[in-house]
Amino acid sequence: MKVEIWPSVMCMDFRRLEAEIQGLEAAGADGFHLDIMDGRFVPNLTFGPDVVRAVRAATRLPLDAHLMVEEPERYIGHFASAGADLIVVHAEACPHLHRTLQMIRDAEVQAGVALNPATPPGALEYVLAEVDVVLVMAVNPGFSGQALVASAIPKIGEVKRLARRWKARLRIAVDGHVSEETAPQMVAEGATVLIGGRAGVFRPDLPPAEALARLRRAVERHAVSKRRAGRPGRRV
Ligand code: S6P
Ligand code: MG
Repeated sequence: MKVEIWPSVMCMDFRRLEAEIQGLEAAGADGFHLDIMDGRFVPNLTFGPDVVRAVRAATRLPLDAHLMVEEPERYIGHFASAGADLIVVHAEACPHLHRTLQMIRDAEVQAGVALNPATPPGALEYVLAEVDVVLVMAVNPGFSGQALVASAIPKIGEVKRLARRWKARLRIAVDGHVSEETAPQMVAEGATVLIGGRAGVFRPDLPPAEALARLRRAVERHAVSKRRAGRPGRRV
């Protein structure tokens, strides 16, 4: 399955949001990730449905609303009507996770569930049939530019094996510190959607379009070497 890269809108220059979005779309972005924070579930505040609506007007690529909020079920309709194609809620914020995921699908939007670094994949065991995307957090949510939580990488593989056991057809996305170094490991474990932030796309040393291309090459290089390793040696 093709590995997709979805740049994170919160890392963009808001003075030139439309140009940033269109530049990254031209550079090959597969979608955009919008971090919604309420200052309660996470110690930071970002933006709401109006910014999703503005991004919706600037691109036809899929939009992912990552709700890092308390009581996310209250906002599903707002983000669905603002144009989100995927709404991701945190398992830790949903006492009625099964019902909340059904509410997202009832809004005719793909349903995603995010796991904080401390949350085991087992928390998903009885909702896998309601999920289109599992978002594995590789940083503690709330800010961009954070250090990797290394245990998140093998956790991707655990989610993949759990989904396989339940014959669940879902995609695994990883969010946080996705870089040229970490992305190949994350993909090797089963991630097929990478959220591009300060570690991988909005880097201090490269324009975002170039950084996106380098991130893609890092993943593709790894895929080629894996294919070569799996191919029986040429008989000499
Ligand atoms: C973090 C948020 C993420 C960030 C992402 C940025 O709470 O959910 O989507 O935007 O972490 O990536 P990086 O490379 O800055 O960690
Ligand atoms: Mg996010």
